[in-house]
Amino acid sequence: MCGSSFGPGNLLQNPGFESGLEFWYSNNVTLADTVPAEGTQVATMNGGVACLSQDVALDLRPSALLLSFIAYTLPNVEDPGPLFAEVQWLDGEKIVIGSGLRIRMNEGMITDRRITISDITTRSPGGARYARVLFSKGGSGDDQVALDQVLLVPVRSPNLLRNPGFEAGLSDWQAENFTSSYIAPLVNNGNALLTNADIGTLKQDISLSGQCPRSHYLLGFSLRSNLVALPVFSLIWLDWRGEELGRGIDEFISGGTLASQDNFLSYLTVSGPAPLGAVSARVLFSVVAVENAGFSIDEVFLVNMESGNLVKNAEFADGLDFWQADYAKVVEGESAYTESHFAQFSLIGGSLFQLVELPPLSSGHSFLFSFAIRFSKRNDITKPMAEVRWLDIFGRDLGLAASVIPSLSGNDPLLWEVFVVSTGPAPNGAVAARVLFNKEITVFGGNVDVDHVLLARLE
Ligand SMILES: [Ca+2]
Ligand SMILES: [Ca+2]
Ligand SMILES: [Ca+2]
Repeated sequence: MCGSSFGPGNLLQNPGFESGLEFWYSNNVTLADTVPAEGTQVATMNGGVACLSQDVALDLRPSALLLSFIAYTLPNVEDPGPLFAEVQWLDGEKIVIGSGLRIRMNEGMITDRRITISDITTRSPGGARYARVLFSKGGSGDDQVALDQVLLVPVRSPNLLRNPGFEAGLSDWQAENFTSSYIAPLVNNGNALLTNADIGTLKQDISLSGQCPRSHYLLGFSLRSNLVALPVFSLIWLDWRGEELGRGIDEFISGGTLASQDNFLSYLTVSGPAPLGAVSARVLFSVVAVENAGFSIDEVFLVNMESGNLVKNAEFADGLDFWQADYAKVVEGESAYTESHFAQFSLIGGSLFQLVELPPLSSGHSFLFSFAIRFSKRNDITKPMAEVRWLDIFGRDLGLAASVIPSLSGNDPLLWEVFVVSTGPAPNGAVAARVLFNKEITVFGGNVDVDHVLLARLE
């Protein structure tokens, strides 16, 4: 299992609906261009019942898949839903033979604040030849859900956590001051809640037996807080005695970030390699919250990854080190997406890029690309650009690996939006990549902030 295999990138065709509903089967779905999350178009699941699906061919070898998408309502639409997202396994005759993932976003969770949902399927069963991504919506009247930027990509393991969405309360987790809750979860019915306490911890230990030695791990989760809360999230390596060997992930979120978001905010982060002698890993959330704050965690996952984050100084903690900036700067602020710093483009625009070295023998392999971004000018829209390009050993351009052009509406308070995409397979001769962000002038003002840039090899 430790030999890596080639990665196809996103299995879906037309994943951002830029060529309408081509490749998708749909019922009661239309297109909108008023407020796309990315590009020019989004799929709009219209009032009442609606569904949207696409079948993709699978490799013969069983694999787990990462599903990610952006969901939101169009302006002046109240509490649509519920929205179901599902990945079904189909045999060679396209008969459904199992379900790899089924999640439900309840009424009230999908708002005009775009939310990025990511989750992991089980491993596909032996007879599976296709996977079907299926979105279905109930509701009535003129409620509408917009969907954009759908990603379905193979990952190296299923979710290694048990009870990752708190559907069985806090079983399998060790909690201090966290309680189980069935109020306002992001997904399905359960979530973990910290209330009326200033400090809480929530942790789960995972055996690394069966995982390739020195593996990296992708940790994903969603957090919500109504008042100031300071969460720290960690992945701790443990030896056979349960003693700490070091930390693969150790990051914090500033106190004000979640409170101003007014909904769940999702995070994806990749660890460094597990050290020799690590037999288990501990996922740990430690939270300091002000009195009467409600702090929720939902939808946690941990999967094996081929590489760590290839982007250096991805948090901008060391200013512009490793980055080449033209009219872009680093700002220290209470509302960073993670930790204390983020990159900023002012109204005059600018660019920011980093040359990233790929791991050896990366040709044919795909990479996960993710970042958080926001725009500060209310009642205005800007379309910054994020792209990854392949480079050869001489620094020559070998083509586009990934391109994301968000349509960002200015909000008050400022809201982070999270984009998660996959590159296609790296071409022959690709040894590096250029990760670039830029923004054009916005004549009426407004800054674009970027944080937590992630590029990591999937398989
Ligand atoms: Ca789109
Ligand atoms: Ca849940
Ligand atoms: Ca940061």
